[in-house]
Amino acid sequence: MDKIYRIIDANINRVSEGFRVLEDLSRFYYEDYNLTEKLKNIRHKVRKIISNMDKIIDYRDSINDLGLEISKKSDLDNKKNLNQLITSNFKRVQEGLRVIEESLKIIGEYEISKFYEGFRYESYNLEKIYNNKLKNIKKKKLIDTDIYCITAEEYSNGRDNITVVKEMIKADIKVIQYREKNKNKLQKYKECKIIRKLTKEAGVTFIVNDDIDIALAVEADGIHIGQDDLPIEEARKLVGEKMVIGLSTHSPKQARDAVDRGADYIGVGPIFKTFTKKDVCDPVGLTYLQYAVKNIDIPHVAIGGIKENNISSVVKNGARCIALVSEIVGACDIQEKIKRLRNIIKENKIERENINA
Ligand code: TZP
Ligand code: MG
Repeated sequence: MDKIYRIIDANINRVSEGFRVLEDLSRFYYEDYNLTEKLKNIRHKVRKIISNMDKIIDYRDSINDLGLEISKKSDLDNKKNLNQLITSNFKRVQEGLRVIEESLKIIGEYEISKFYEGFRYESYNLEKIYNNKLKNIKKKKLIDTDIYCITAEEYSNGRDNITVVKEMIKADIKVIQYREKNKNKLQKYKECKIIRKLTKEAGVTFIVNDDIDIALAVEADGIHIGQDDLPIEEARKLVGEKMVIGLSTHSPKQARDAVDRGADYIGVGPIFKTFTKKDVCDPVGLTYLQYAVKNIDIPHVAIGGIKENNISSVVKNGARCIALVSEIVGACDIQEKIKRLRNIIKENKIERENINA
């Protein structure tokens, strides 16, 4: 029976070390206060509950542990990325907790074993929280860009959407939204299918406006919906956690609501008067943009009436990502237009950062 104590000792160490790896990644890499606190608490509890069973350490014999020799010969523990590192440490923790739980039962410590069963369940939940965090980081990266492009064939100077998208990709645009109000479902689906292929090959994020079914059918990266579309919660049920959901907002209240209900980013606008969107509300101006920049924790995309001649004010007021529809799709030379817009954004970002420094 004494050797059971050796098993418990080894697994307390295994579990605490696993939690420590997860905790330090959360603390120093992801800088997540809540998650770090939760991991720290459980790590302490795992050690503390057993600490009055002082017999345990007497049975430690690491030098003669045959596991060390087996581990030296194997590269199963070689983790190639953070995802693998996190998954394997959760597995290590869960397996270790199960071993402790079963071992405690064998030596007649049934009540204490129940605590370890509880920790194991807690760790399943923490793994889910951690995974959601990783998914959110991935999703944030998908829309982390300077110019967000949107299609609109009727303003595209006689070009079709596919031609325009190709130009956008050549200009090194990283996010493209398909928005088309004058075509039927089948026409839109066919165009989205082609655009999905083009964007995938180019590593460009592809978002579909309005049509969740088309987004799912072509495996887009995200959908963009408005205030009068399906509620976010329902849209989320349809598209799952992996897909980005963007929501158009026009006021601070709508922005806060979007965050609470799980939007991944918000459209902020219309900043200026626009004729591109038919059922649009009055311009919200730069004040709402300033509010969103300061108070909203998810990415924003400034939109509405933004042109080469007013984009500098949008950047100066804090916009990180800017959507221009007619100004880009209607340009004679789309690539040149994007180049000029990028230069203005860059210059004004530098100015903004100098002022804020
Ligand atoms: N949502 C708010 S304003 C707008 C949309 C889709 C249209 C913006 O188009 P433009 O041509 O950049 O003013
Ligand atoms: Mg809509």
